[in-house]
Amino acid sequence: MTKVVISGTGVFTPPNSISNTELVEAFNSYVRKFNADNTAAIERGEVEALAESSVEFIVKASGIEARYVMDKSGIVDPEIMAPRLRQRSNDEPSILAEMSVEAAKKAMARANKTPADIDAVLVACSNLERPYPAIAVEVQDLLGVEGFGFDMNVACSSATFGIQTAYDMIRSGSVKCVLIVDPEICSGHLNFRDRDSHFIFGDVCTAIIVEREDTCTAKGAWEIIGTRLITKFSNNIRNNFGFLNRATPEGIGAKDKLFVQEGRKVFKEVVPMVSQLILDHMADEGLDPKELKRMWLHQANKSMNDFIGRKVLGRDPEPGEQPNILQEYANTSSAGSIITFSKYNEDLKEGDLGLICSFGAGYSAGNVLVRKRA
Ligand code: CO8
Repeated sequence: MTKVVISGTGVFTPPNSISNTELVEAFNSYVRKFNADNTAAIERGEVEALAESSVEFIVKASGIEARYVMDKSGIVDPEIMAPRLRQRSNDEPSILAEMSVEAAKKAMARANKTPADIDAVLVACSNLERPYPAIAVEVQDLLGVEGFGFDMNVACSSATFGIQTAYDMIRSGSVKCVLIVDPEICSGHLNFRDRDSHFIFGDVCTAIIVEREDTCTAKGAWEIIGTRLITKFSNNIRNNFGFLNRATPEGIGAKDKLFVQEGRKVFKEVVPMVSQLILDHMADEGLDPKELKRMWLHQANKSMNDFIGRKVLGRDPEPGEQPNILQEYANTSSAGSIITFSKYNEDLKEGDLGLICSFGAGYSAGNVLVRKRA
């Protein structure tokens, strides 16, 4: 069977960062104004007073300290509390395509690839800017790639599901080299007025080159040993935004048209699901978890990753065995495990075994077991 490698990754990081302090300040200004404007109704018991957010809670509950965003001014303005992005004409690149090209160029440089080497472009992410034409086809056009492209969405697991898709296409012989990009503007579908979740997400774009081993010229590429995907339906992470919203206009603008979750239930249900997925997958590949030199886990919550690490390794992970980036980037949905992989893989040695693992809405989870080449 054809061997397949990840030969390059790239990260486009937006220029604006928002600290927890800035975000909480905006949120609390909004809360104080809301409560002041509704004092009488609150006193009559007709309206519930809003509670303030806290920096200490955010760090303790999630490990998040800051997040990058495509627009900061709208998010931190208590009158707006949403990103404000310029309307682009159809003759300009769309914003998701623009971020994708930035990340793709870095991954292609890392993999020694030009657009002529790429046969397919997958845009794999949580939220697409439009239904059609596919963003992937636009990225393909902007880069000058021949072949084909398509979009796919499996929420937080989009990147790992994209890697399995590329791996399978390459092994079947239909393509030799695939570019996967994960443009995530999570701020566009986050309710910054919701105390439970306003701190969770950030924006970023990652890119991955997956190709046949015999075409790979990059040093330190990672051979894909095996992949495993799982999905299990749950309403605990949900977003009801969609093309049928205009058919039920009474629901337009309601809270469920943005990200909503039962965070505690997600935590409790996803940790065992993912730990078991990793252990079963490794057992089926004849690999012992003790052999893992590093896990690049989904970046949603630090304690969640600590639990998974302990379950898989049977002990507390050593520093560096499962690095986190969520303190700087927050949860960037499908891009999180790829940012971590991109930033923390070059120090490992030939023959070292690692695991990229994502999990999230669906529920969905995806494993990619990789071994370092020379
Ligand atoms: N400030 C102060 N206090 C707060 C705040 C706040 N901002 N928010 C809640 N509290 C209070 C609550 O009111 C509660 O108080 P009390 O105990 O008095 O009732 C207390 O803090 C505890 O609240 P929670 O139980 O909600 O807090 P948790 O400890 O569970 O932490 C987390 C909340 C951080 C959300 C945590 O549950 C978590 O991270 N869970 C896992 C979530 C997860 O992994 N989700 C995956 C989502 S990502 C995904 O699938 C991609 C979707 C597509 C992308 C969408 C982009 C927008």
